[in-house]
Amino acid sequence: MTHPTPLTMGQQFGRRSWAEPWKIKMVEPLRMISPEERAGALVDAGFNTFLLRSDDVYIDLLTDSGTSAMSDRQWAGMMLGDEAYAGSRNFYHLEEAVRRFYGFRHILPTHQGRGAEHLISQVAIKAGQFVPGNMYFTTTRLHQELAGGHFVDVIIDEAHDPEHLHPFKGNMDLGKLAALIEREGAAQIAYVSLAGTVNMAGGQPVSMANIRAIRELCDRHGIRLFLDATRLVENAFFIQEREAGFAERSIAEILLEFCSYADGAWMSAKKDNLVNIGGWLAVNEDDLFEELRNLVVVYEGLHTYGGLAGRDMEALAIGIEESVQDDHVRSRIGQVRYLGELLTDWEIPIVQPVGGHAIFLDARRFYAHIPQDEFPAQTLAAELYLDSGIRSMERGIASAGRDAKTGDHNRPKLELTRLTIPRRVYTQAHMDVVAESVKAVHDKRDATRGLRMTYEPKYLRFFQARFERL
Ligand code: P71
Repeated sequence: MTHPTPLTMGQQFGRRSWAEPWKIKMVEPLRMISPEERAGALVDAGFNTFLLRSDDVYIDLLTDSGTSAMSDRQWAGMMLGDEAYAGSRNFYHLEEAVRRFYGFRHILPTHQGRGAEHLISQVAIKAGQFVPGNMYFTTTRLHQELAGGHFVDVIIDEAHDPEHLHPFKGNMDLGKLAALIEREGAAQIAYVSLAGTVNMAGGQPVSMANIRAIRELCDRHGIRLFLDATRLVENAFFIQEREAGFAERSIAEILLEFCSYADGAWMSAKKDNLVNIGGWLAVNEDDLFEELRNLVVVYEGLHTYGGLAGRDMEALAIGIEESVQDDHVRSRIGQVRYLGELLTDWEIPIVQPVGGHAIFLDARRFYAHIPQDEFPAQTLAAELYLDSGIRSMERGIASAGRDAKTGDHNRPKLELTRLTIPRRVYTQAHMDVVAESVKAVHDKRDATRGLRMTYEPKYLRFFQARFERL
């Protein structure tokens, strides 16, 4: 049987090539500032990479969110914006694209992912209910808690071990989920919240077998299953690569089957879907949709634009179709792996296996001498910036916030610094620069000291917290 989409030239001959299925038509200059200027900029930013000006950043690996390059087709689509307040033509294109590639019946646009998380949490969670999920995500959990829910992590234990080579480290532990349902009763479970390629675990996938089993368990208890579809296309790639029976099926087919087991999904379209802004919420049930469609006008906008311009919705509709092409996903994840292989060869501690959207440096092992309360992952992000102007993101104790009851820090097992690769933006040479900088910072790790937090905001503290060197 032939492969669903043509392989790259290198792959046709059994070589290791993941070359991009596009060439570059427009470029944006990068800016480089001196080491002294970087040192000043870092102090001004309180050692928090979120507070740097992007003009002071050389290679920006803060996030893959909204940072992708759009295609010529998407830019052409931007010129076809129908900026009507109601019933924009572009909304119907978006609706059609989500239905075709994700398979859900009812679609609402939102300004971005957290807009959709807010709506679904407010409508589907009753105060005091539990929301089991495969590892927390910052905004997802916050919206669940603001709606009165209690998030419960039911991901498999292997996900918390950065060295474990489980092929589907994003899987839910059915035993943990069943035990929660048993203990609290099905009526106390708002819904099951399942994310594709789990961000905080290192971009780790969920298997098709796992979602099928979760669906069965939910059916037995009459519980809804909703997906965080943010990086579900990348999840489909891993199923194609690793799960028996899927090697000959296209990413689009796998995506559609995966979604068929869910009752709905929320989406930050700024990732997989290749746009700079946008999100959507999709559900199958009519009654639920009616409530959501009513609430969207309060917080986002009319249900045919939900906070987006017509042109944004057109770019998104086109981006959805481009995002599920096998050659695109293969080269996107190929680039992430290229960086991962360089770092692995140089014995830099990273989360294994390498996930879909980023390399996660294991700051706990990187800075074994810095205690977690002195923010090793935040320290590593600061050191990388000082070395070469590369911007990364802390995903450790600062991101995890505080326990709502005790007020103490949440202390996650994973203390990571994320090098997140935007889609279709940087080249292999940029990846080499990044790898060399990580190595330079690693070489002088023993002389590096940790940080103290000097300002702590109440919500999602990592965004605006400030630090100083100990
Ligand atoms: C990422 C982001 C953006 C972000 C969000 C919070 C802190 C730092 C950076 C956003 C996600 C996501 C998942 C799995 C929902 C959202 C929210 N990720 N689910 O990784 O990864 O979407 O940003 O469009 O509101 O840098 P939104």
